[in-house]
Amino acid sequence: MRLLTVVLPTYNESKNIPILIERLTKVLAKIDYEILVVDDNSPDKTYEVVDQIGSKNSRVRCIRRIHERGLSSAVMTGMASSSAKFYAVMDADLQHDEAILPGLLKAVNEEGFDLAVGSRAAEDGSFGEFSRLRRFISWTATMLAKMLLPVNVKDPMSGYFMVSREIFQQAEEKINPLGFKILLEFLGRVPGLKVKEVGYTFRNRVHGETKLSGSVIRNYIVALMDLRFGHLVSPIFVLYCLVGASGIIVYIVTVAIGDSLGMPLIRDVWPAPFNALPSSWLLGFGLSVTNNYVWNNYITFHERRHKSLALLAGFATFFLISLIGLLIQTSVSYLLAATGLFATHAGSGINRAIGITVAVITNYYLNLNFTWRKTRR
Ligand SMILES: Nc1nc2c(ncn2[C@@H]2O[C@H](COP(=O)(O)OP(=O)(O)O)[C@@H](O)[C@H]2O)c(=O)[nH]1
Ligand SMILES: [Mg+2]
Repeated sequence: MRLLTVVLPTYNESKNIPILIERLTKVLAKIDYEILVVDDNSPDKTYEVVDQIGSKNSRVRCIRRIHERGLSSAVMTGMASSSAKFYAVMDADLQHDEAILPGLLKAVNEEGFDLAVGSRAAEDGSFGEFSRLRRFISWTATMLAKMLLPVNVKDPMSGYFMVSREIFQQAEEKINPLGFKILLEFLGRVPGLKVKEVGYTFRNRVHGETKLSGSVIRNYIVALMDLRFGHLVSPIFVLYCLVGASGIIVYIVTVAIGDSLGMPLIRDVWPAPFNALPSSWLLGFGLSVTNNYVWNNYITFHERRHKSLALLAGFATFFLISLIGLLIQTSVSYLLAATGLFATHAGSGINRAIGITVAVITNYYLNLNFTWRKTRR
């Protein structure tokens, strides 16, 4: 059985990968290793560069994935297709210092640790010339991870680590492959891991560019919520509720401003009994629905978001469903009031709260199945 497989996920790293393979060849010279690149069909044809090297060097192998995309799932694919005793995971962009690989191996192979992390925050480690913004994002993400998960690791956001095949097999079925931070998945899903951190200095990227983006941050938060609360409630539903709460604030503020400006009732325009409604309510409803649509489209249902013209059709559906929700909410509150179960007034706190809860849940499923219906790609 081979001792070590170095899994290198790549997306547009054609310039970096030959340099990294050369460096790894030097550092690992005394070890029985294999280099396994998992490339997601990079437009810059990273896979061709690797195949070229592999044709002369039997330690180098490439998996080219056509129908899948994503960092964590690429790492899982790499691990699953090798039967080495240990797996190393590192970025292919030369930001991770290969010099500590023997130290990581020693930790899991000789010192009895389950997992070894290349750490920027441990002794001898440093974030190098991380920009202020990246430092802030990384700091926030680390704080969130520490708050939500029982991890006692100084650099849980690291993408550089080594783990045994045994631990991988324990984690394999539990891991959410949609995330960007695969180390967190290991730390969060396998309880009681013995972890060692080995410091290194993070280097700047020279070739290619980072894939960190708004959607990566969104996916990170979803993955973290899934790790912590996934067994109780879907993170997507939580985001949906948070967006709904922001809509309530938009509504309240709009109505307050509208009323203070003396916006009139909608007399003459609408038939009774609606003509007694203040027009600020209507404006508040419209703005809060718009607010909710935009946030839900870009954050909650990010993977299924509408673009360009489809945005309008999506909005129309969402608006209609919001009206249905309003109807459900008021009907439930009135029905409850009629039964007199909790209170005899529809506007009382408890009747209202139940009405809202029922409407939120039915609307969530309606939106999931209509506004943001899963389409085949
Ligand atoms: N296979 C695969 N690799 C990816 C994907 N996204 C990023 N990578 C690789 O993962 C590593 C880390 O990505 P990078 O963009 O440098 O993230 P950063 O270090 O946080 O800026 C690099 O080797 C990337 O080429 C992906 O969707 N699929
Ligand atoms: Mg990088």
